[in-house]
Amino acid sequence: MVSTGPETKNLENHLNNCFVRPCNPHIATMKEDVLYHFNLSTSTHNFPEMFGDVKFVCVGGTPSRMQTFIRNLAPDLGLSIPGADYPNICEGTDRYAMFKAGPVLSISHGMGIPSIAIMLHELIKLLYHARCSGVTIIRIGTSGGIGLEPGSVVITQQAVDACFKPEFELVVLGKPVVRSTDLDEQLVRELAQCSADLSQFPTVVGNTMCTLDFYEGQGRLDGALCSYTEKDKQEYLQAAYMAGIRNIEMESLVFAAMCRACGLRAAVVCVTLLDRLKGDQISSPHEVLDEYQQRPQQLVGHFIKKCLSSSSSSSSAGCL
Ligand code: R2B
Ligand code: URA
Repeated sequence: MVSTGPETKNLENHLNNCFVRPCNPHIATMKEDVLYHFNLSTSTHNFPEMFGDVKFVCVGGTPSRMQTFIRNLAPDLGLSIPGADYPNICEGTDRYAMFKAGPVLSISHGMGIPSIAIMLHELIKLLYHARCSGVTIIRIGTSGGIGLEPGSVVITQQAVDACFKPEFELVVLGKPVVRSTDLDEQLVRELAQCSADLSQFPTVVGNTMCTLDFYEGQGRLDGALCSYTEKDKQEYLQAAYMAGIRNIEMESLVFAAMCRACGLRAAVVCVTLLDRLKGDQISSPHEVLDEYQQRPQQLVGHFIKKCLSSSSSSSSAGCL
């Protein structure tokens, strides 16, 4: 069963007053909160001062990609300081890296559901302790496409699991807890419009399948283990295509579920590195892959600039 209750209330809260709230009554009673994997603590850092102005959070797999994102975006927002770089706020730990320019926070999350989930628990608490409101969070990443030209960008309509279900299941205290993975439809439309504004690369809105593994979990034939045929693989990917799935990655399910439960407006924007109907290996030259990886950053960078320049409008910038 998909849980609703306090989580649906949290989304309503967000729409009403736009504050980020963990879906956990214990947090408000804690004297100190140590965000261990960020190397930050409420007793040694002033969260409202450091992060209170955050309105956009971008998350992606690697530290270098997330630093590049901030380095490229800051001058466009008129926020760069000549000669200054963007230090890693999580210095002292190499679990995650975090960079900030004005209202934009950029954080790496590593690979897979467990890694991004740990990061999101601490990020959501950070935004809560900082008393942030009206925050939009976007995952910018890479993926394998289904039936798309490599380099296409997919804006996720719905994150689904490997059985094509729009649900994230986690075993909590020995029992399965199932959460909805619905994403913000208005945000999807705004991002699609941004890609149309840019008109620089093909972009589609489609479902994204999130798996627990890159090889067998995504039906690859080139892993260390494989117990199926090319025909089995093609049938699975064709069935995925018929279910509206246009790309496969490894984080969107828990990202969508946690953000929804805690009142964060969330989206997933991933570039496809290959067409999985045509192969499994990612063998394009590095320059080509590097250029592909910049596409979600360009789209989301444009979105942020647009929101900030029209902060009086009533949609995405309504809570600024
Ligand atoms: C996309 O790329 C990574 C695997 O190579 C994984 O983090 C993902 O979602
Ligand atoms: N990331 C994935 O998870 N799968 C791919 O095929 C490519 C990138």
